[in-house]
Amino acid sequence: MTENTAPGRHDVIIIGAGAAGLYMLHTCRRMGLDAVVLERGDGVGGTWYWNRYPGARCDVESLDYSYSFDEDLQREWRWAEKYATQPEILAYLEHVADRFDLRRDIRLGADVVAADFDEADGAWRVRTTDGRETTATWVVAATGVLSAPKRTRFPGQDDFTGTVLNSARWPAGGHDFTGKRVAVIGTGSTGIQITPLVAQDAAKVFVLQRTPSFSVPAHNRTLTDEEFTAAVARYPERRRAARTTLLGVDTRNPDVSTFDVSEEEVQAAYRKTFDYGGPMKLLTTFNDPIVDKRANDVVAAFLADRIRERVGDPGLAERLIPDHPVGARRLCVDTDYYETLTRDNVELVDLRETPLLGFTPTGVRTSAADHDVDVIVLATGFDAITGPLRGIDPHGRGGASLRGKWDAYPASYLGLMVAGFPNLFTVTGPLSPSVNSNMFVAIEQHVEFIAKLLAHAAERGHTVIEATPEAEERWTAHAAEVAAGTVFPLADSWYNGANIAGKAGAVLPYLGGIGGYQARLDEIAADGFRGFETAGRPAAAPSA
Ligand code: NA7
Repeated sequence: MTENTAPGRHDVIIIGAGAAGLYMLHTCRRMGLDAVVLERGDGVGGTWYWNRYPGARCDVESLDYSYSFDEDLQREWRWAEKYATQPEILAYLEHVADRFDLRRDIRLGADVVAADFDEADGAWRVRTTDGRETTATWVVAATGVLSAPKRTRFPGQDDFTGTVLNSARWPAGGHDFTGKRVAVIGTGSTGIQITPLVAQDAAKVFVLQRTPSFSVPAHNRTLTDEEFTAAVARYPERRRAARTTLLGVDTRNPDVSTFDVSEEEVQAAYRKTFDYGGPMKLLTTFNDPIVDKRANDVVAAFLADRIRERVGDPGLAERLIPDHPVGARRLCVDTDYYETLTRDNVELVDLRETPLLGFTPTGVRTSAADHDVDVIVLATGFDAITGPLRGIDPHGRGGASLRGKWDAYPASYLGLMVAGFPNLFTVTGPLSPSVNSNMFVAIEQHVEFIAKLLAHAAERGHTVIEATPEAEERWTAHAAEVAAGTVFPLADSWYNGANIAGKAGAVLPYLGGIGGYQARLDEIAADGFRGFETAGRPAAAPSA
């Protein structure tokens, strides 16, 4: 407890012990704040704790997908491969928890179910499933962006006598697929990662595809000592550069249009970034596919040809080629996905041709056939970005519900605060770069900005911070305007809430890029944290 804090009350409650929560806790400690982390899992790691399915890997290179805040940490953690596996990322986050002695302020198994702002007291009361109430002046929702699995119930699901596995709630001990018949539902990033691994052991795999994804090969490989040493030597430079780029990784910001060079040069440039592997370089080969549909058609055609090449069978290839713009749905990264679909024990079931009707006691039923299986894998996605907080449904001023507000529209100021919800910060909340960037950079940006904002209030002896409605409105309109100038609205996706029935349609990540967003944060901070109001206790409504 610090000197401004009443007895029995923390300065800060952090919800979630994933990458964001761990860094927030460390930052609070450095500021002398008394913080407690409430984590529903039985271990730290957040997204990387839960998503233990076979093949789970990050699609951002390991040398970028890590914290930059501690020079020794980044020098000592030796990433094994170009793309880190889930166990390696989890081990890294566990190492961070130990190295900075974070665990003593983390309550595991503490599943937050409610959070209410007490206006008279200027404090949040947060309840967990065990009935405990925890109080703090500030709440930081470090609840993740892909942590609320979509609640999918298929007709007949309860009658299925086999095993149903959800990718986001995978059993800690894994699952042995040897000799089993398996149906994988979902062909987003998760299904594309799971299928090749399951197909190696299973007797038969049915891949149930409703919407095909674009996917590029990872070309994953071991990181050599030489590469690692060279990368570590220039880590500070690499990290600085990442904060100025679109996607928060050390790639250059593209300045050439698809239409500035010859068709041969376009193909050669795409071939080069495709052969390098992964999405980041490919998406920044030219500066226009995300903002110009004609330029997007060029990269879409390029990737369609790669699918044809990889699959061989023209009929199968056509069913795998998406008809949405590249990047408007997540561009996936795979290791042998298309090749796996050509195996004798794998069968693509196109649900657009033969819709999925439900489960039977022994498998899945489409309009054309029953497929008997032992295991059904649900890789059906998430209520992304706003889902985790919609689940908790914090109540702010006047008892207003955040879920109610976001059901109308996911408004936010900078993805950091929501007007009417004082002292509640959202790390990588809606309308911030979040999933459209390297999440570690997005997280560090937010945690560091929140820390500055808390220090700014403390300097004034203030204990209430709130985004003004005007600032929120302007930012929300700006984010929508940026999104409207891109191809993102041209496809239904979890980016724009279309995968969840009844969710407000809005492009949830801010598409102005990490660099542009950082410049905004710096400018707003320099301008006295414009758009944020601070006040003393008891909380006064912002004058806005
Ligand atoms: P995604 O990308 O949302 O993919 C979910 C997949 O599941 C997608 O192919 C969906 O098809 C399919 N799905 C969802 N519900 C159904 C039903 N009811 N019937 C048939 N198919 C269904 O989630 P992921 O977990 O793969 O990836 C999320 C992010 O995590 C990823 O982008 C990375 O950033 C990490 P649909 O598209 O709805 O037709």
